[in-house]
Amino acid sequence: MPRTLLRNAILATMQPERGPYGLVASGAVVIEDSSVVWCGAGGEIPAELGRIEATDLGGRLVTPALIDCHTHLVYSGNRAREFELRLQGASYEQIAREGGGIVSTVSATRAASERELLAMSLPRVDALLAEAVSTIEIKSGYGLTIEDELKILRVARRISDIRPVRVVTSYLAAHALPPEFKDRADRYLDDVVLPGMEIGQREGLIDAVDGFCERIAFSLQQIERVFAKAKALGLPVKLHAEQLSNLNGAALVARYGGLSADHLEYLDSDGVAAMSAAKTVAVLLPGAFYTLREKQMPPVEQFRASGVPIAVATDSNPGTSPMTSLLLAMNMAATLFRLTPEETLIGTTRNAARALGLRDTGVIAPGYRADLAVWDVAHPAELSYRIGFNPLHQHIFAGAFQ
Ligand code: DI6
Ligand code: FE
Repeated sequence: MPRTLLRNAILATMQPERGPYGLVASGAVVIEDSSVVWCGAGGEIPAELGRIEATDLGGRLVTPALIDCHTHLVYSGNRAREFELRLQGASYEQIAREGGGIVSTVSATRAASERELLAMSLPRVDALLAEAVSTIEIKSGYGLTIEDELKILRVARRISDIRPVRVVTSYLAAHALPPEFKDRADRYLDDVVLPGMEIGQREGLIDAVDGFCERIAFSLQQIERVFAKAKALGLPVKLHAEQLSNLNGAALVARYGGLSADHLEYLDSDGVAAMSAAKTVAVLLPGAFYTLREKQMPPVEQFRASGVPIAVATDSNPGTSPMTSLLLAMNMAATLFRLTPEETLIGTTRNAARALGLRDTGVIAPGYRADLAVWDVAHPAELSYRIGFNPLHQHIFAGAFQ
């Protein structure tokens, strides 16, 4: 088995039992094949593992490669015009009600072929890869017909064939009501969302099921129908919940033992308690908060007090978060939501893995995948401190230098 020894590095292992960031000051990592087999202080490398040529990392910082656990990055077109309208005073909800917003991206995405969609999505993927993002969650939700939803998921799967990245898919047909089903949301569930889920699952295209629970999208009762179907198919659930108002979506996710509830600006203390009891991950999306100039903060202090794990993601999408930098999301989470730099890094590594139900990544430890980032910085707080600067030195994906 090919073996690699990395030495002379500061390790942010993110192992909770090793203290802040799981730091190891003068550390080394041994990789065999695509996995970490040993990590710790450089002076303690077991003799039988250390007898190979080492790569000297020059005292740089090594972290787990980053994980973007909430994106909508497969879509066509853009919404720069809507951006202009919003700057002239129109609200996101107004634009959505007038047929703009999500629905305009749907028209463009339906019109695109699989090849075109892939070509348009790759630059966004590559922007994330340049920051050593090793795992990306990608949602459907801009097709809103069975065929177009599956097309998006096939493109998402294809991305992991042609780039060094792991893709986790979410089926988000319950994202918006397409115009052809106006005032017939339950009919849309019957004709598209539920049967599409069954086909997508059969074709191996769906890792989890998502929804948008909001006045401008789907009600709690409708989301519950989606979740019941997911449960019957053995698929985990997650939800866009409490982004613009409080409809008790997070508590529904908790009731279904779901992976995560995402956004959560309007979550109340009952919702926090439900998430805490179910160990649902709170995925915070500061890019959408920033773009919509939200004033209502997610209840970060309550998450901390009740032990709700916090993750951070880009929400990369053309409407509310046209962002393709996870480092920037970390900076925004710190500055806008008052997360500590350590919480932002936990949120894009260990807790992001958890939000995706992955147990083999997000931490540097024996048995975990060797998805690592080598940064030209001296301390992990520098990763969320800078704005729009990428200090990546080297990306290691599944044990291979990229
Ligand atoms: N919440 C969001 O912030 C995005 N989707 C969602 O459910 C917005 C999607 C868009 O505006 O295109
Ligand atoms: Fe989203």
